[in-house]
Amino acid sequence: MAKIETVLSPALFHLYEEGLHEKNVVVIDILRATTTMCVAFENGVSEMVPVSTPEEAAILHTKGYIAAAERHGETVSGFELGNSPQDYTRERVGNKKIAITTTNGTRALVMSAAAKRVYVGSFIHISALAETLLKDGRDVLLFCAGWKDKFNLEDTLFAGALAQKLLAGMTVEGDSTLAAIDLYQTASADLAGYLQKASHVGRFKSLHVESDLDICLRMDISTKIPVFSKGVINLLHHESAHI
Ligand code: 3SL
Repeated sequence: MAKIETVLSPALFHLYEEGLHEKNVVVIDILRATTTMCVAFENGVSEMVPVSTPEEAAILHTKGYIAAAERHGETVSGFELGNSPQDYTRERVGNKKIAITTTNGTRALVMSAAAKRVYVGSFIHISALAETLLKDGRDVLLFCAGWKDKFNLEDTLFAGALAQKLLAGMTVEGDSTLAAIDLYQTASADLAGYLQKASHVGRFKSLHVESDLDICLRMDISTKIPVFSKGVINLLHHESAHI
């Protein structure tokens, strides 16, 4: 039976790298990078390129990409888009290509590149994602992007929610997944209420972007599955119909 493991912070990622090329990785940055990417694909973006620095995004801008850059929760000055899912509307991103850099999420994607397949995780497509991973049947690594190498609640909650669904056909390997499931079960009746104590929700409050929280916690409003492969995020059926 395939196994589910959970990396609670990028600082721990090296402990899980053995056999990575045979595993599926789900990169999780619920607030907000991976949710925003899923919203962008739901709204018709044609491709997204996650890059490490604003400078790289700016270079891709000269090649026809919309450049998006976030640091410390704020849009980097001079960039057309930041990292709020509310900005990735069909009008702004439909049929466009976007180069994006964020504090933690794009870094975790780039770190995962050696995996068999890298999925972009979010509550907005959690059931479709779980179904795809179960059908694929390979071991899964749930990779929480955290905040600057530190643990965070929201990514761990999502790892627990997804792991709980994957238990339909997989087994848990390691205590981090068990802890994530327990956390999700504690919080599931009121995720937004539970997350009021999360450090990143505190940052949202000081940046006046609290309304992003509800969007990032919406469940199953999309069935589109973005995957990161060869430097580009695309929808799964674009990359390969074979899983
Ligand atoms: O860390 C990241 O990649 C971002 O998602 C952080 S923020 O939500 O844009 O502040």
